[in-house]
Formats: sequence, C-alpha cells, structure tokens
Amino acid sequence: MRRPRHIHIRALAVLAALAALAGCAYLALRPVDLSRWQQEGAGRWTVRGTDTGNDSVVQSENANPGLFFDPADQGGGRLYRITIRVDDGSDDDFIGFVLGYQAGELTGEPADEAGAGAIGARPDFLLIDWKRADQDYMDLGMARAGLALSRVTAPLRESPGAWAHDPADGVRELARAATLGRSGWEPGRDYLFEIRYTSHSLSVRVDGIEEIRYRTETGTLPEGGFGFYNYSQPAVTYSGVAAQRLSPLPWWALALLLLAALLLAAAAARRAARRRQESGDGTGSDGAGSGDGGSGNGGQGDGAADATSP
Ligand SMILES: [Ca+2]
Repeated sequence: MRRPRHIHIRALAVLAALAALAGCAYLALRPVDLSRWQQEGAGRWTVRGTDTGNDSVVQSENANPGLFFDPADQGGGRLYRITIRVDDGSDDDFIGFVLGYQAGELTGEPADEAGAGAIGARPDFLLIDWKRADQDYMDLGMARAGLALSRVTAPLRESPGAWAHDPADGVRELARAATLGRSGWEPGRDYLFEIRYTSHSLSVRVDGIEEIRYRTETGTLPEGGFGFYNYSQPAVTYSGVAAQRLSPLPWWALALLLLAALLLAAAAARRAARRRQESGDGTGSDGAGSGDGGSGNGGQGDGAADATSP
C-alpha cells in the first residue's frame, strides 16, 4: 500500500520539529546539582541550596590546595557559568577552577582502594587560578597577582608548583588573562565566569570580557571534568553554577536544520489546505458548510480509501 506524499511530508516535518526541540533541550543551560560533587585535598566545602537547587558552595578554610569537583563530568564540550565572590578582605590567596580533571589527580593517588579512580593517578589537567596580591613566601618562590591558565602534570600541594607556577614542580603556565593577568580579585565583588572547554580549545570570559583563549595545535587538551580550586583562601562562594553541552555542529548547521523543519512544516500546511479546498469543491452541496465540514469530509475520504484497498 502506497502512502500519500503529504503524509510523508507531514511526518518529516514532525520528526524535524521534534529533533529540533530535543536538540534545544539537550543543549540547554541547566543548574548544576553540587550535592553530587566530591572534595579532594584540603579545605571545607559546604553546599548551599537556593531557589534554583543545590547550585552554590562555600569554601571556608585557609588551607593547602583543595578541589571540589564533579566526578560524573567527563567533559566532551561544555560551557560552565559560575559567579564567584570572596567575602574576606584580610587574605589574598588563590581561588579558581580545574578542567579536564579526573578523580585522584590532585594528589597523584588512586581515588579509592578498589582502584576505580586509578585512571587519575597520573596528574594531567588544567588549572585556572587567581591570586589577589604578589607574595614571595619562604622557599616556595613568588606567587603573582592575577588570573592565569596552567597545565598541571604533578600533584598539587604546598610547593613551588601550586604557589609560583614552577614548571620544574609540574605546573606550567600556558597563558595569563588579557586584562586581569596582573590584577588580583577584589573582596566583596561578584565575578561572572563563563568557561567553554572542548577537546581542543578553552575560552574564559569574566564579566563578558574574554580573558583567556587557548587552543592546542598538537594533541588534545586533558579529558575529564570541571571543578573548583582553592589554595589558602577562605570565605569563597561559588553560586549560580550552571552547565551546558556545546553543540557538536556549528551554528549555521543548526540554523539550516531549523530552516528545513520550518519549510517542511509550511509545505505540509499548504498541502493540507489544498486538500481541504479540493474536497470542498468536489462535494457540491457540502460547499455551504465547508468551514466545519473540512475535517468530516477528510474522515470520509480516508474511510473510502480503506474500504477499497484492504
Ligand atoms: Ca591564606
């Protein structure tokens, strides 16, 4: 039995519209549930509920390097949006983020005794850290004020790597921020971070300004999840944490798909209108009542077709 062409077009239009809707839902920016995140290293991380869920966390200790991260996040093209704020004017140390992080990499040890986290035993992740003020501290070297991107290939602890970005200690600086590279954070001020991370590129915007843009020309950036970083800075709040999958297709391909769905829907609507008009013309006496009778006639037509082609 051959189906009429208009049914194919209508089905295609419905499928295209559903695909477009599913794509939009899949790629939507959503609040992140921080109650499922984990802590590694030093610090005290306390999740706080808000109107939009468990999307806020406070780090309250003045301690050695520590992380709060999403063990379920395996990256694969994400946009993260976070507001960060320090409510402490007496200290001047590090706040920040990690990317491409897998459990256990901070200390270079497996995440658990069963070895489930052993994949993270060899550190290789990206660190975005932001110090408030220059500080030459004991034998750790000089920590510079400002926002910087580094690649970490050794455990992060109280040592020249975490403190001074010493490449000999496994922390190699890749870039400093465009306008905040030598400027510290200010206490009592909200900063909106938007971080885009794919296997080959990283973009960090702060309050709408792109501060860091980094691409790897050889190989890929570290695979893994997203997390918050702290080294010796209490009273840090991360709030409004939200994440979004980045489309694997460029914007113009998505626009073409949407346009195709709209064109198919328009074609289906035109055909349906023409069929109603034709059936109205062909029934003579029904003509006067064709406004209401369109669908009724359509139903009769289908019934007749079924009766003659079992
Ligand atoms: Ca401190």
